[in-house]
Amino acid sequence: MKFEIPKEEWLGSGHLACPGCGATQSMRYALKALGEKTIIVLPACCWSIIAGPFPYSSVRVPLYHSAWETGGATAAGVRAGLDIQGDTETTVLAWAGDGGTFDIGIQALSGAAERNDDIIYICYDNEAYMNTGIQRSSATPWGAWTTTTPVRHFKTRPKKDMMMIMAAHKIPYAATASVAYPDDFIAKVKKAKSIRGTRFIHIYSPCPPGWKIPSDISIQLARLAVESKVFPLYEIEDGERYTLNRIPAGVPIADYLKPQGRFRHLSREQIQFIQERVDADWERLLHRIEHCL
Ligand SMILES: Cc1ncc(C[n+]2csc(CCOP(=O)(O)OP(=O)(O)O)c2C)c(N)n1
Ligand code: SF4
Ligand SMILES: [Mg+2]
Repeated sequence: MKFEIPKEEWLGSGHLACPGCGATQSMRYALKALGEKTIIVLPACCWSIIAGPFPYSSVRVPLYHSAWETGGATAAGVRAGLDIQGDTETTVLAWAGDGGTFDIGIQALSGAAERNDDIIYICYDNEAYMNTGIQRSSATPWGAWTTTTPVRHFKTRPKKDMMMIMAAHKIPYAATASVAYPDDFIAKVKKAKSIRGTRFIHIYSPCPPGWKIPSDISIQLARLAVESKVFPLYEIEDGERYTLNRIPAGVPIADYLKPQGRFRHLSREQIQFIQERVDADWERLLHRIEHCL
């Protein structure tokens, strides 16, 4: 079946992102799926800059800047306000980085998810606090350089499994998506729009300056993340029904790490260690998926 990306553009060309920014392409696809009747709630992150300074805005829908830790709670409040006005058509989209989701925003998000507030929460994950100068987050993967995990003390804790945390809330819909697969990405955001309650989408979002990659390979790298099983594409419904959306080609992890300066210091043994972890995570995911068949 041929998939057509919607032609309407809700992101303007005058945004303030770096070239090759995955977060910007992600917003473009998300808004194509959601359309004009969307209100964005934006906790502090790179997108606070990308959106542009008041009175300018790079998005053609209303956008509310919130405190970094409050994405879930603010979105729930905007939803409640719309409900009082009888507006059931407008989608409330909380749009946060990995720091605003995995770390400081997790309490507000967990509260909204536990109440099953009627919001879509999208986390664009660039695996560090990029807006403030590339500090590590709990989404930063094992082995990565950041300014707070320098080469001689690179990160030695694994990335937090945010999808499992959201599944534990038994929300109606959670999914992973990637800028390298726009058809899958847009289909998932549209599906989320058709469901009521808390919907969570975790987006793999390359950041050229933070990952030390050339700006013209960010989409290629996003594809490698999926094909090497680092970032599988899947959905979880009601916290228990898993669907795998793409079978990865099984690209070696070394091919995924090599183009990224943030992993340049790793030895062959450390790369092998990462490969074993990725394989083990993949087996665990497969087990959950097979359990549902
Ligand atoms: C309570 C609080 N502490 C610190 C900050 C400064 N701050 C703004 S954005 C940000 C990092 C955001 O990281 P992330 O959510 O991953 O988004 P990214 O910048 O990577 O897009 C920080 C530390 C803040 N706004 N509020
Ligand atoms: S620092 Fe990274 S996430 Fe932020 S605007 Fe630049 S490319 Fe995008
Ligand atoms: Mg980030």
